[in-house]
Amino acid sequence: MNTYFDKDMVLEEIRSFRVETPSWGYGDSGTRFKVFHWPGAARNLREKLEDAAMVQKVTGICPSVALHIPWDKEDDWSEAKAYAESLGLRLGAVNPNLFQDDEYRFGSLCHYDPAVRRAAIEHILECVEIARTIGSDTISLWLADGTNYPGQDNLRARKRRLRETLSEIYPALGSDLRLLIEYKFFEPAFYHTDLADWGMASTLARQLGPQAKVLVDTGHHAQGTNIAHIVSYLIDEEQLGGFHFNDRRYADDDLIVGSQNPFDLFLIFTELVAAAREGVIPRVDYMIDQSHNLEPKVEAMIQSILHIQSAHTRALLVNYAALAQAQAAGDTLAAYRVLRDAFETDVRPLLAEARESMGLDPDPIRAFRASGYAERVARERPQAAGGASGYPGA
Ligand code: PSV
Ligand code: MN
Ligand code: MN
Repeated sequence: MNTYFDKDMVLEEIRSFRVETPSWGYGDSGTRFKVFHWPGAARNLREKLEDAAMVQKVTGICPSVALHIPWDKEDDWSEAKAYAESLGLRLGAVNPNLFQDDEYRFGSLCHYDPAVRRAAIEHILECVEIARTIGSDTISLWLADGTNYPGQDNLRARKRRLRETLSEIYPALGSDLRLLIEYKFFEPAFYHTDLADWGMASTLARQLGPQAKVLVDTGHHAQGTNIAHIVSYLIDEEQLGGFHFNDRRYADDDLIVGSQNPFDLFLIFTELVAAAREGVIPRVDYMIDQSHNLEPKVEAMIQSILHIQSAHTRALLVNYAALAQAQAAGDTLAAYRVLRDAFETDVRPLLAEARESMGLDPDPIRAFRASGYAERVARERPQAAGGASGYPGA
């Protein structure tokens, strides 16, 4: 293991790192072919929170849960908030849903019909209110808007509609809320997507104002895209607001974070840590956006957290001074080896030490399995009549 780093500092950085988990990752979900029911999968917000509390119990770094509205909609938000708090949790980013209703067939904020745009605006404003009520300061926006065929709609008009509608929403954020804008280059639309890439999201965020930032979902890029580069660019432009972590091999697969491309995940973290070491510390919200088709839900979430922690810790071990030296000398391979050294370091002992110092089991998966939680919820949560159905909340 390389030894130049300040171990106490690294341990402290491991302990203070936080990741938000998504409510929708705890319920049954799947592909468009089939949703397989997982015994004990959460059926409502309370159960999702209980699962998230279990993840927090064994990892110690996941105290907040992102919500999806209306999937998680509650009549009494103060009760839901109190329940989360009783479990040691906080309600986090509020994700509006602008894709599941029939009226959104041709889009939401970009729709040609002002009445549909109005409904979408009202829904986001409702989410802003919910965020205020539950003490969250983040609206996380993903739009399914796009078209399937050339000529289907006027692309420039759609662009302007998006800017207009979001400009109407932006003042409702007041001075205390932020809007994270997610992009994705395809799906469900296949000819064009209105917010297809980081440049579009960033342009829009800049036009709206400083409380709008870009959210990078790691599954939303074309094959081969260098996400670490995008991250570094957005940091430098002060436009990076957060992440939705998941992994993919082909499309927006929403697989366990770091399960397919761990080196890419590490490189993303090196950009973040390098900037932090230079004193550039933007607020970046680290969130998971994962849905599990085959996997046990809670264990898959814990596994993702562990992979994120490994990538983050490896990035903390990079010798950035040596990297800068190699770069300044034009020594390509020495620079590459600095990164490679950190990537190949076995960080499990460090992570175990950090966890023990937090009063946790050094092996969260073992702790989870030993807890009997999965077996208990499988007994206590019978599958809802009609079985698993479509996307979470559907
Ligand atoms: C759809 O692509 C998606 O996976 C987006 O990443 C959203 O963040 C998520 O669903 C929840 O709406
Ligand atoms: Mn996402
Ligand atoms: Mn996605």
